[in-house]
Amino acid sequence: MRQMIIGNWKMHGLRGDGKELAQEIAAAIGPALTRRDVVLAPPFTLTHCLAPLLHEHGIGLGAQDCHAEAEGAYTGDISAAMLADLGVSHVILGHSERREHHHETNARIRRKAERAREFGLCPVVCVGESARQKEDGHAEPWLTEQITQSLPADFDGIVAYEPIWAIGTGKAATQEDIESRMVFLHGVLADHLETDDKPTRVLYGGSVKPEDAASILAVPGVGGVLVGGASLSARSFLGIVQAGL
Ligand code: G2H
Repeated sequence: MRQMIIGNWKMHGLRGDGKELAQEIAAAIGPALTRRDVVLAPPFTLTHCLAPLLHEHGIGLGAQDCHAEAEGAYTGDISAAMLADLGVSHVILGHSERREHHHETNARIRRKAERAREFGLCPVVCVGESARQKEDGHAEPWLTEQITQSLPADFDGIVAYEPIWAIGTGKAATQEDIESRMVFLHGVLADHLETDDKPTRVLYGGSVKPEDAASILAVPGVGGVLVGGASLSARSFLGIVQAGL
């Protein structure tokens, strides 16, 4: 299975610097795209202006959220149809920052994943345990609950395993931690999903940097990485995209 590298810009970038960053990445990414899939997920405000450039270079255009309903009186929200209309291919759902700051529940994330598919977008659903849950030995039941409740049984998309304790801390999970979680998550997915003829791509996310990307991407079961901070510099993002190739 081809690995995927997604750059999640979070709430960073105005039109000038966002375009410059995307141009720098697009100009140098060519050869890596024969081996890996790459998606950039800028903030909504940059979607329209980056779409032509990313499409021209074979880079996927991602979004960081969508609404659970197809349309309606939801002031300030963005629907999956609106994203599809702008040429978006992937949408990150249930990131821990949205689960925390926007009180997103598994049930709501599941509805968002269904809307995304309805409008032809590939959902990238994030799951992950907190430091406390890890220490208390509660990570596995928590992850099982997140997977079984956030993903419809006919889910056709991507899962991102992002341990909360590794997000933005500069300290990624160890290869051993990632490997054991991948075995566990693939097992839960195989039990839960009806679509078990096609294995689900599971990404790792949490402080991925160019220097540890090759070792993370070499872990069995890792279908790619979801990159936050390091995707805001062309040099470090390209270092991750090309790691180990
Ligand atoms: C996890 C990740 C991208 P960072 O949130 O989704 O961010 O690489 O900054 O930890």
